[in-house]
Parts: sequence; structure tokens; C-alpha cells
Amino acid sequence: MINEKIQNILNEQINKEFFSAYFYLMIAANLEDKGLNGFAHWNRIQAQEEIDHGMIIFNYILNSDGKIILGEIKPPQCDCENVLDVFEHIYRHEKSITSSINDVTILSMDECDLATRTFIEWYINEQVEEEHAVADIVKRIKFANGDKAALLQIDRELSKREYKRHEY
Ligand code: OFO
Repeated sequence: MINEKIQNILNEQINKEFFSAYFYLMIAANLEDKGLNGFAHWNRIQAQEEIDHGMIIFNYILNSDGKIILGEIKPPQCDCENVLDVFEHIYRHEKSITSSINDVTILSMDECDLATRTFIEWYINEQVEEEHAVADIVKRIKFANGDKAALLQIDRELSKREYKRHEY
């Protein structure tokens, strides 16, 4: 069974993962509105993955005889002017999620909760992948340097992203 401190931080993490889903859906809607359907698609898929991330923790808490406490999800915001701003904003967002996953990891070690420490390992690795994927898109957008044909090429590539369901 998880202790209350671990239960609370994991419930907060569920909230952050579902906030992330909202965040990516908001970005998808904005990009779709601008006709950037491939960039939007990439964000829609990311939103689905974020729901999986939240649900995996949800099940872990229940399987550890903990209590689910679902908090309010704040509205996401992004006052971004262009697609580079958007993906830089996403990158900063993922860095903040990495930092909260690190907090869970550190707390699990402080509390000698080896089950949670093992559980959270998957998220540590997932964050490396997520940051890398977004950093790569940022680099490609920068390389395009505002050229519309080059940006549309990236848009086409991102439209091919497939959803890989994380089992929970
Ligand atoms: Fe759940 O990793 Fe992104 O936010």
C-alpha cells in the first residue's frame, strides 16, 4: 500500500497528465484553425498519449490500495504567434512535466517506496523520448526559417504520426 504522501503526489501527477491532454488539444484546435492539419494531428495524438499516462497512474494508485483524488484541471493557455512559438512552448511544458516526474522519483526514494520507484521508471524514460521528439521538431522548424514550403513539408510528415496505445 502506498503512503499518503506518495498517494498525493501521484494524484497531482494524474492532474498534470490530464492537463497535458487539454494543453495538446487546445494547441491542436489552434493549429487546425490555421490549416496546419499535420501539426494539429501530432498534437491530437499527443493528447491521447497523455490520457494514457494519467490512466496508468490512476490504475497504479488503485492497485496499491490508494485513494483517487481528482482535482480541478486548469484551462490551458498558449498565446503563440507562430508554429515555432508553439513548439517551444510545448518543449517548456514537457520540461516542467519532467521536473514533476523527478519530484515523484525523489519522494519515492525518500519514502523508501520501492514499488513506486520502480513504477515511475517508465515515466522517466518516456520524458526523455518526449523532450527529444519535441526538440527535434523545434530544430526542423528553425531550419525551415519561415519558408512556407518547408513548413508544409514538416506538416505532411507530422500528419503520419500514429497513436501507440500505452496499455493500462
Ligand atoms: Fe505525459 O508526458 Fe507529456 O506531458
